[in-house]
Amino acid sequence: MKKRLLTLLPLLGLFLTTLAQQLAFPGAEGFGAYATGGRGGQVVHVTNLNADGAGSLADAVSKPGRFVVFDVGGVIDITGKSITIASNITIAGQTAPGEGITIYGGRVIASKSKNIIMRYIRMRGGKSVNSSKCTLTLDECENLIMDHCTVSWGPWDNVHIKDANNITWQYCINAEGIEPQRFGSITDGTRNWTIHHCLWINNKSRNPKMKCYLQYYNNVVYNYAMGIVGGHSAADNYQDVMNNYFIAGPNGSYKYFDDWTATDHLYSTGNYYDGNCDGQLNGTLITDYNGATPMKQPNFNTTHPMNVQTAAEAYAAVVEHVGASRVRDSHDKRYIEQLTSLGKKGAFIANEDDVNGIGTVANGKKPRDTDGDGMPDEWEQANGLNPQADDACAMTLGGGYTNIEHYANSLAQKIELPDDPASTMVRSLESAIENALALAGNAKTNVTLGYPSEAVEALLATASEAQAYIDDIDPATVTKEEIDAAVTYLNQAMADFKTKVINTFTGFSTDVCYNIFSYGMHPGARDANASTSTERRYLYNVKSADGQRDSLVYRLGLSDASIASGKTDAMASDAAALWTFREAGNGFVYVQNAKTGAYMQIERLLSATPVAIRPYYAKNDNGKTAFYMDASNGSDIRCFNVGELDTTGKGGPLDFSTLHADRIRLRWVIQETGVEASVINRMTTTLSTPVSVRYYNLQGVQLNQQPTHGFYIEHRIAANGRRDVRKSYR
Ligand SMILES: [Ca+2]
Ligand SMILES: [Ca+2]
Ligand SMILES: [Ca+2]
Repeated sequence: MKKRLLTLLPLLGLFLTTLAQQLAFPGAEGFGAYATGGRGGQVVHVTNLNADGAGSLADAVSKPGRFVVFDVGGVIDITGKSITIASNITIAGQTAPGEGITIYGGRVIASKSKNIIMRYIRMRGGKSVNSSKCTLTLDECENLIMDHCTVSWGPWDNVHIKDANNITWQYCINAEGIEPQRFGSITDGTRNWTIHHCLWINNKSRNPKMKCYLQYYNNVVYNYAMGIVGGHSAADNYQDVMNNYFIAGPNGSYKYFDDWTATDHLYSTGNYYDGNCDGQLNGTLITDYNGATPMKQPNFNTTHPMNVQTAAEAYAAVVEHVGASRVRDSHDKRYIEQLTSLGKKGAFIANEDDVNGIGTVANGKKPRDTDGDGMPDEWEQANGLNPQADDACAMTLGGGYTNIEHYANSLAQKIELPDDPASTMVRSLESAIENALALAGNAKTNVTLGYPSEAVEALLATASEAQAYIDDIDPATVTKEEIDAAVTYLNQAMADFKTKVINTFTGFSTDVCYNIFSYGMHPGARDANASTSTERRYLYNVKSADGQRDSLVYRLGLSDASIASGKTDAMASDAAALWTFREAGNGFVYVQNAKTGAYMQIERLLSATPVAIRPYYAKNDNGKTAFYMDASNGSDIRCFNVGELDTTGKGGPLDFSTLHADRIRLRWVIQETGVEASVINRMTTTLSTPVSVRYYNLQGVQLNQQPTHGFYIEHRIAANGRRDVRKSYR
C-alpha cells in the first residue's frame, strides 16, 4: 500500500499544480486559459484615438510587459497603418468609457508574440486593408486568450492564424469577411486551440478552416455558404467539434461541414443544424461526417477548464454575451438582430460601404483617477485601496490577481448606458459632430482627392447646426429619440458628402513638377505590398536619338525607407522623371514631360500633341494616394502596368492592362516635387529643331558646349527665325 501511495504522489503533485494555475481571468477556458498577459507590468493609459504616437493604442502595445487601460472610447482609425502587439500584454478594452474601442481601417498583428490577454476590443479591417491580408494575424502566436472581441471585414479572411499554440477564442464575433474572399478564419498547423461560445456570421466559408488540432464547442455559425471546413490536406488533422449550432440564413446552405477528407479526424457530438429559416430555433442533430474520419473519442483529453453547454443553451449564451458586449456597437447589434431572426435576416457584403461604413462609437467620461494608476477613485475607495497612491500591481485583494486586474475583471460584464442624463445622450451627437468636422477639414486639405467647395461648406453648416442644437438642449425635456434623430441626420449628411468625392487627381499646381511612381513589381506583384523597402519605379521619358519618337519607360529610384534614412533619390529630380499637369476637363489631365515637353499617353511612345489621361483613384500605397493612369472613361479601360525589369537592371518597359484589377503594379503615386515648372527647359514641341543654339553660364560667359548639369542660359534660333533665350536646367 505504501509503495502504491508513493507512486501516486508525484501524479497528485502534478494535479495540484494544475489546479493551482492562475486563470487569465475568471471565466477563462481552454488552452489559452493560463495566459498571464501584462500581469504585474506597467499600467499604460491609452489617452487618444490616434493611429500611432504618444498616447495611442499602437504605442501602448508596442513594448512587452504592459497592462493597457483606456481613458477614451471611440473609433481608432488606422487606415494605411497597422497595430503590432508585443509579448506579455493585457489589453483591457472593457476599461474604455462610452461604447468602447473599435480599431478600423488596418490590420492588428500579434505574430510570434507570446502571452497575450485581449478583451473587449473590436477589430474591423475594411476595404483599406490589402486584399490578400486579414484583419487580425496571429501567426506563430503562443498563449493567447481573446475574450469578448469582434473581428470583421477581413479581405482574405478575418483572422490568419498559422502555427500558433495554446490559443483560446471565447465569446468573440467573427463576422462579415469582405471581398475578394469573404471568409472567416484560416489556419495551418495550429495546435492546442480552443474556440468556444463564438458567433460566426455572414462569412461565406471557413468558420474556420480547421487545418489544425482544435477544440470547437458551443459556437453558433449563422448565414454561411460553407460552415466549418476540414483541413483536407495530406497531413493528419484532429478536430473535436462539440455542441455547436449551425443555422442557415438568407445566403444559407446545408453544407455545415464542408471539404473534409479522411486525414481529418472529426469527433462530432451534440451538434445541431437548423436549415428551415422559419424564425424558430428548431434544428436537428447532425449525424454525418461528410468525408472526415469519424472518431469515437475526442482527441484532446485536457485538464484546463471547460464549461460545455448544450447547443441550444450555447445559442442563448451567445445571443446574450458574445462580442464586446459590455456595450455593443451598431454593427454587433446588427449581427445579433440578424442571428435572432433565425433565417430571415443577414447578408454577405462586398465591404463596409454596404453597411453604412464604420459609423460612430461614442466616447464617454473617464471616471476620476487621482493617482493615475488606472483604477478610479470611487472603485479604490469601495475596495479599501489607496486612491492617492499607485497600487495597481499590488495584490491587496488576493485571489492571485493584481489590483488592476480585479478592477478590469469587475468591468467584464454587460452594462446599460444610463439613458436619462442628457449629457450622456449628447455624447453620441458630439462624436458625430467631431467626425463631420474632421471629414470636412480633411477634404479641404486633401489636394489629391477633392470635394466641391459647396459640399464642404454644406457639411460644415450641418455640423454647426447640430452644435447649435446641442447648445440649446434642455436637459429636463430632451429625449433619446430626439438626439438619435439628430445623429442620424448628421450621419446622413456625412454619407451624402462622401458620395461627392472627385475620384480623380485634382487640385494640382501647374507651377511645379510632379513625380509619378509605382511600388509594383512584375512579375509577382499580385502578392506584393507597397513596402517601404520597395524601390520606386518612376515614369521616365527616354528621348530618342532622332527627336521624333520619345518613349515612356520606368526607371528604378530609391525605396521610401532609403529616402527616409536621408539618402537622395537622384531619379526624383531627373528632369526626364518630372511631369507637369494641365486640366483637360472631366477629371482628365494632360501630362507633359518637363525635360522634353512630350505628352504622356497610354502607349510606349509619347505624343507631340496633348493626350487626355485620367488618374483615377485606386488605393493607398505606403500611405500615399495611388491612381490608375487610365486612357478612358470606363468603357475602354487601358492603363499602365509595370513591366519586367530589363537587363540593365535600371528599369524596364511598361505593359498595358485592360482591367482595373486590384494589382499594385497598376497603381501610381503622384507626388509633388520642389522643382518649379518654369526652370525646366520645356520645349514647346519635341519636333522643333533649332538651327543654332548657344550656351552661356548664369554670369553671361559663353560655353563651348551644353553643360551636363546645373543651370545655364540657352540662346536658340529656330528655323523660322524665331529667337528664344531661356534659363535652363539639366
Ligand atoms: Ca428554424
Ligand atoms: Ca486610482
Ligand atoms: Ca491607487
